[in-house]
Amino acid sequence: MSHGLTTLPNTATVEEAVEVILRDGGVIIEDLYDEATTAGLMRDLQPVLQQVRTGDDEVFAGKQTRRAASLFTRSAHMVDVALSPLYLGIARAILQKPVDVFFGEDRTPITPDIQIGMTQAIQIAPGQGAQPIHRDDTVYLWRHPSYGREARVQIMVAVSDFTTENGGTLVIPGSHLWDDERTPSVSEAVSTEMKAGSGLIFIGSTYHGGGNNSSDELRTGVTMSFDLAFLRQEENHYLSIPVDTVRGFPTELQRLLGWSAGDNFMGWVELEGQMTDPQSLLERDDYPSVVDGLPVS
Ligand SMILES: O=C(O)CCC(=O)C(=O)O
Ligand SMILES: [Fe+2]
Repeated sequence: MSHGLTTLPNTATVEEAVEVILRDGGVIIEDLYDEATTAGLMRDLQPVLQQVRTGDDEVFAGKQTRRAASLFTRSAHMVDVALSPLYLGIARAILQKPVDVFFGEDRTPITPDIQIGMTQAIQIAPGQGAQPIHRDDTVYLWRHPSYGREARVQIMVAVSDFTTENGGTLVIPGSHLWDDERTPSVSEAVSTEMKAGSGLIFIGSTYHGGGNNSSDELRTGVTMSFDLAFLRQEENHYLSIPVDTVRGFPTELQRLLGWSAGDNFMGWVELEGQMTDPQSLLERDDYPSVVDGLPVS
């Protein structure tokens, strides 16, 4: 495909953005986040990135790249990143496709939930070569063509400006439609060029990778994903986010972090013989002792 990625203004509707994503595999939304959010992310995450070691392997993690995860414990601004009406709306529109099932003779549509699969700040330093082009839905061993059934809607938020020179994410437009036999070539990729505060939103089927940083500046991005909630989370939020931190989040975010059992009963906790929605546990003063205290004999 010859064209690059389409950039839409932050006034675009969910429908307009979804149309571009389903055509190209991704879209850039200009000024998706305000200055306070990106400056806040940088302020909160830069000290963390300075402390973590660079990647252990040159192939994927990058020896000139620093990564830090568990971002909901590290920056309060992540709440705004995740609850952006446009990003969340796009993810819901693409992922939440109802399926029809039988309960007895009743045929009922069930809509799958979505959840946050992973979070990561990625800082690419000068000298880092391009990452191998890949699909992020590889974590789920998703197969292609996906017949419109996507597992993931990812965002890469530009915390610093992204340029071709500083390693702006490489994306192969149209590659979400390729089968699993076709080899991706970096020569088919285009660089994501966007100002700090803009976001690249792309689906799990789209071939992409971190770019080569030939500049003399750091490229800093924050990425996270909304994924089908019946898949295992890529990052283990239950272990990496303390329950008390989760309790302080808006209900919608608690659910998106996996503290939820949707219409297909995924993730319930037994309480007094009932399959209980875990989100309701967060509101109880006696949690977690209520779960510790389950009768065992
Ligand atoms: O840093 C980037 O631009 C992309 C990184 C990426 O795709 C990954 O680590 O899976
Ligand atoms: Fe990736």
